Amino acid sequence: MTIQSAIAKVEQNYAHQPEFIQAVKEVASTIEKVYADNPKFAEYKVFERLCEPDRVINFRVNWEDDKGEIQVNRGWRVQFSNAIGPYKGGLRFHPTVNEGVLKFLGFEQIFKNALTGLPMGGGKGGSDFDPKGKSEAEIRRFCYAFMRELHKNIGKDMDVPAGDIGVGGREVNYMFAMYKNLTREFEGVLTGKGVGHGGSLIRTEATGYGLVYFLDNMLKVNNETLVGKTVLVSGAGNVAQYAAEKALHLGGKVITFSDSKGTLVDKDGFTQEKINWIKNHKANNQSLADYVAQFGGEWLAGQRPWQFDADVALPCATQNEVSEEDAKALVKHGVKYVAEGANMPLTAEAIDVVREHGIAYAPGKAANAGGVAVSGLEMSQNSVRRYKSFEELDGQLQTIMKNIHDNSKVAGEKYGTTKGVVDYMTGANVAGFVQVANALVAYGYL
Ligand code: NDP
Ligand code: 2IT
Repeated sequence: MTIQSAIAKVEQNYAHQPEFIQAVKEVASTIEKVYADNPKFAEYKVFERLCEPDRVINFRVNWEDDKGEIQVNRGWRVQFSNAIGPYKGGLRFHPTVNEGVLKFLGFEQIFKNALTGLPMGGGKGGSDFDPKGKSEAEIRRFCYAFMRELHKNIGKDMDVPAGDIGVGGREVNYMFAMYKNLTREFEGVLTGKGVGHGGSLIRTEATGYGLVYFLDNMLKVNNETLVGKTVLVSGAGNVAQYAAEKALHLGGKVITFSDSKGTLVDKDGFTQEKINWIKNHKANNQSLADYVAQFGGEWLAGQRPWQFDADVALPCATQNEVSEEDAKALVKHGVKYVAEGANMPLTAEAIDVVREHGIAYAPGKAANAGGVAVSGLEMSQNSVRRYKSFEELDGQLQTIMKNIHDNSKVAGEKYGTTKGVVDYMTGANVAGFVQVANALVAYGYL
């Protein structure tokens, strides 16, 4: 079975899961050479095996809203691969969640987690529950109800979920409470827990900070720094907020945030005070547009943030938020670096555009791996029941991001195709894939 025939099988069986097909093809397009160099990969059908999750658990979540009415949602956990460690990956609560979206996220997570150098397999889960417009009590009841089902299928050495879109510290705490209540075990079964009851310092900041640490390494390759560089950020959630904050710390000037309703531009740059205001405002589910009355700038309803002169773009909202046309706008506006905070924010066509135009492009599975990396550090802190300082964990995060950068660069130099610019996409795919593939060969066919 070749890589091509494995793709054909995925396309045939999962034609209704376009994001999953997109993620599979993106990885497949970069590993042909390393596959050919390692004949055992084909012999053991490694790629075909990795295209099919170990299992997909799918359940009903009943909960009661504030009016006493029963509501019904779907819940899933995709346990994709535990080749190199327990299944690990976030939970997403968003109305667009379906099995195909969670399979694309779980598939990406396998290679991302391998890149961290920590022993974690790949998984993802979530629900089509929409947290928008729900009261605190409704969110709590939903989280309890979700975990009432999910707890049967997870465990600290089996499958360790965390947050993603719509799931932050508050939701993780509610789910952990239900897990603890049902099982009587206080164990590291979820990461992103509150600090002081099992959580790790810097997990909240880790994805955004890690993204900018990765970017800093990309800049260093060209003897550059972030000082004085203009940065476009999309999203206004966890990843976007802390990416903007770290970019500011390193001397960058962030001029945009966005959300599902539009884009906020502040050409003076977002200061720490302004970022703090956004953190508080979004935590209360309020509109980004309110910023203009407070600090000035401009709110562009229904628009995306890729239309301004800048050096760096950090898409941190969701999948396929950067279209081919958006990518052309980035090229036109002088962007030289694109690093993905979100998972698969660039369409396949957008990736082609940025790579063809000599933009240094870091895929999410490398650039946003800081979040799951600190989750891995939370798991080990839970196991030994000792907690590390912010400074120590920040140092470890920086080291991990540098290692991911360097390993992706080296593999990109060996197997990549872009000319005059590091091929991080090929490098990250190859480096993550080879580790998992070697494990699968070692296991035989299980
Ligand atoms: P949050 O829920 O905190 O924030 C999501 C942000 O993205 C919000 O601003 C939201 O806008 C926007 N958004 C979500 N869906 C859409 C959509 N369909 N169209 C336009 N905007 C949208 O999530 P995170 O910040 O945690 O996650 C953002 C991205 O980063 C996701 O791709 C996630 O998978 C990825 N990621 C997250 C990690 C983590 O540790 N949290 C780790 C690695 C990757 P609005 O508020 O209007 O809904
Ligand atoms: O996409 C991701 O890497 C996450 N949402 C974080 C997963 C985790 O287990 O911390």
